[in-house]
Amino acid sequence: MFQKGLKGVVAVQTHIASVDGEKGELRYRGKLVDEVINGKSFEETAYYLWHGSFPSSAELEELENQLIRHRLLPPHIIEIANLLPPGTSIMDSLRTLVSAYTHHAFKAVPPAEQAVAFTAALPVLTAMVYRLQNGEELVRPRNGLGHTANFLWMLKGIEPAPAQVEALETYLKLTMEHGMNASTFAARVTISTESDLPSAITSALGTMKGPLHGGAPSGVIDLLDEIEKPENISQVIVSKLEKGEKIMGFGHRVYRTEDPRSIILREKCLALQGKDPWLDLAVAAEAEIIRLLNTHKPGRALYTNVEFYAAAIMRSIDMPPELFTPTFSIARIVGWTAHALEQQQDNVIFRPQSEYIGN
Ligand code: COZ
Repeated sequence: MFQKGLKGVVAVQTHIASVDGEKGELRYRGKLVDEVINGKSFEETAYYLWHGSFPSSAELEELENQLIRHRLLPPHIIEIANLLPPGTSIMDSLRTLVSAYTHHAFKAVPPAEQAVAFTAALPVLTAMVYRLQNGEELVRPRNGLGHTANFLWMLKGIEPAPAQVEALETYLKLTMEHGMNASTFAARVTISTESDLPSAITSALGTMKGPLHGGAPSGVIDLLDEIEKPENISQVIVSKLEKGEKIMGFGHRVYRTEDPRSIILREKCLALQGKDPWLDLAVAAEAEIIRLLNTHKPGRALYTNVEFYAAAIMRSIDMPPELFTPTFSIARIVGWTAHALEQQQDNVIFRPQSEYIGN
């Protein structure tokens, strides 16, 4: 029977993660997300999602060697990047460049290593496109830096402060995987036709670009910039709600209580309180927005989602808004590829029905 947006429909059975919207719980491979990521690196968390257990030291070393190998981009990819017209959005550039990873170049790479390869390449592609668009020299990855630190190094050309790496890495680990969100679903549908990983990631990137999915942090920045001061919160929010606009950073298709990821990110931001007026505004605005949403949209169970404090973290590490969705993609590519590999292992092509309701 018809469910608009497949709301509430179980389209996939998976071993990778579970999202309990009522309890507000996210579990990676059965374990609560904060238990998984605490004290673990991006690399260890990614391995855990791909394989269901943490790597031994030898497995971690092999993973790190694969990441290093695949940070070296194929020459034709760099040539295409240089041909992209100025002003091309970074998400458009990533979608274009990933689709140029012609499958024949990857045929020799086993599927599990292809997942690592794209996870390695996406930060390099993002930094390359960003610096090309800004007329800056490209910065090569450094083998001594971890995955998250390397991304900041390649973006800015300066070694990032440990606090910045830690804040960003927490966000990346929290947003690696989230069940059957639109971009992950797009990746699984693409793989289900026995297409290939470059195509599945291209589908996912195109889906992630949408403001209702990956674009929210930029929307949160615009919202808080529009609010500007705590005394403006109510007037700005009520005016949007009365125009039927959605408040970016709030609401979630699954969570009917607080998003566990925003709880963890809020704690990070609270630790920085008083150090950044913008963060202070975000904390003040959140409480008032929740109150106004409950008043104007009673019963919709609208709470802060991960993107609200993600925007605050990005802003606190001087990440420009055009890099928010690409950075989200640098995390979620782990989930996309984990689900693509799982789909390949027990595949049935997705082919739902449609109901003709007259022209
Ligand atoms: N602000 C204001 N109203 C919202 C809202 C928001 N962020 N999210 C949902 N609503 C309202 C809708 O207007 C709708 O109200 P009516 O019943 O009066 O029509 C109701 O809640 C249900 O809306 P919808 O079916 O869209 O809810 P759903 O749970 O499917 O929406 C998403 C989930 C995330 C798309 C949410 O609506 C949204 O757009 N949030 C803003 C974008 C964002 O932060 N995305 C990142 C998600 S991690």
